Amino acid sequence: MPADSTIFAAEVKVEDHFQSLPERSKHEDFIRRAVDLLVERVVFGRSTRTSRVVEWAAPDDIRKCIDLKPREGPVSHEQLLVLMADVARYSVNTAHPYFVNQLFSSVDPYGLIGQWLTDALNPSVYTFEVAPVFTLMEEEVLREMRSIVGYRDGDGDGIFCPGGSIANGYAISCARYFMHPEIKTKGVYAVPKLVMFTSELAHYSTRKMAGFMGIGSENCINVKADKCGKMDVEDLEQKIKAAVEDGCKPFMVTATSGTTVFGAFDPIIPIAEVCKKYKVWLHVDAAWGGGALMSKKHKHLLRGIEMADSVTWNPHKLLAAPQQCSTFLTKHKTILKECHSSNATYLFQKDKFYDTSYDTGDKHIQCGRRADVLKFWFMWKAKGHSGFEKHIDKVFDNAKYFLDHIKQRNGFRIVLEKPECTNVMFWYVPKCLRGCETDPDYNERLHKVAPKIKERMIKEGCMMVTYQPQGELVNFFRIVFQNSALDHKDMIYFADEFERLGSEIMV
Ligand code: ABU
Repeated sequence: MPADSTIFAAEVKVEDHFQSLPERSKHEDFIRRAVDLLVERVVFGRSTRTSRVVEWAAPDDIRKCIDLKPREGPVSHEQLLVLMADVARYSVNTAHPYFVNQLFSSVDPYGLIGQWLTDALNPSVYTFEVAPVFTLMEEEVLREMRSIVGYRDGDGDGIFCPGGSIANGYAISCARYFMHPEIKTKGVYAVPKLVMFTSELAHYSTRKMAGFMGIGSENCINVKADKCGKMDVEDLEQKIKAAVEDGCKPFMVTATSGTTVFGAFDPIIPIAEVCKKYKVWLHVDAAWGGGALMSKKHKHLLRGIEMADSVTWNPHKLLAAPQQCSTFLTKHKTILKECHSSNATYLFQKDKFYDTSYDTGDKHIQCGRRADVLKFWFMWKAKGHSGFEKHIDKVFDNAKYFLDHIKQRNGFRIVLEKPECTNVMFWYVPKCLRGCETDPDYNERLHKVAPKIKERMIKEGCMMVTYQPQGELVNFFRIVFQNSALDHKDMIYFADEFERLGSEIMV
């Protein structure tokens, strides 16, 4: 029998089996109704510009509106559909064009279907026998990403991680092992006092992971950032020298391509030179800014990234893949396996009938693992590299348009004149504070404005934009663009809304 007929016969058998299940029609009816609800009410119904970004409810109100407690007995399918609708209703609509609060947003139709296909297949990517297609898909996608980073022929290794923080943790783990392989078996007791360096404006994960991994958060030394938010390379070198004089062993620098608040890109080339001089591992956290590598116009922001020993790059951020889609890439081909493998004989049997080098799960610290690659691969297939490039160029253009627009409007004060990424930072100054810039309590009063505007915007559900203080700077807004469905009219909408919500505020 030809191979095709064999496959067909097997499919018929499976189909017969399902037809005979008494539960089939009940479950099929439920799944079809649930999917209809998802498509109509969640994916499309809530993402129009006239719908709300969020239907604000306090914790007690949510508890009253949704029966959150797991119960002894089952509820009906009708009730389950009501529960689905309620969960959606009180959840933030991150697919909404006016959700510009975080470093992720929007819903990509191909990414969503890729995500649903992943969930329907329910794989765990540790061995080829359990996840054959995903194992190969990860290999291809990660190689392509390494090639875009600039590693020669895409060589090296990489993994999908549960978020950028964990990817940054993998960097610490690999860097430490690279310098002191004995760390794997003997632990921190066997090595000198290790110190690492990152910018004071870096994502908190590097410091947090230093604590988590027994290095100690105090041994993650802050390097000063300049007035544009970029790492000060002279300060880096001085701090490395001082650490050596103190008897510590510098082993790693984490530079950032796209800082969380300012979207700044650290100067990789001079940082790489310092790393080479002191023989320390260079990691680039490009979780946010990595997407710019897809654009001929914007990839210069990450110039020199190919000099890094490792890179974090999250497609769920600038490239708008669904959560979560985060990668750790390294030019060192074998380090992930050497550093993390544990060779469990019940999973990674070496005497299997196929080439067990495809059993890649032991490179990870996770065992069970979702196939986060599929949604990204599916998007890439649907759009091509050129589609991602257009997307990136559009979101950068929107950010520039918004910045130029608010520079000309009353009430907006810019925090950073020339932001590099799609983050735009500003204070909205209500009428009561205009002209009071020299008053001694001006900053104290300005600090109170953003929380008041935020409360109004959330309660109305008209948009979601985050705010924060940063060092000496009192609360300011940070709006971020990574949804290429937005256009210049939307930029004006945001500015109008700040004016409507904030101009009459009294502080
Ligand atoms: N990596 C998470 C960043 C959170 C934010 O949007 O500020």
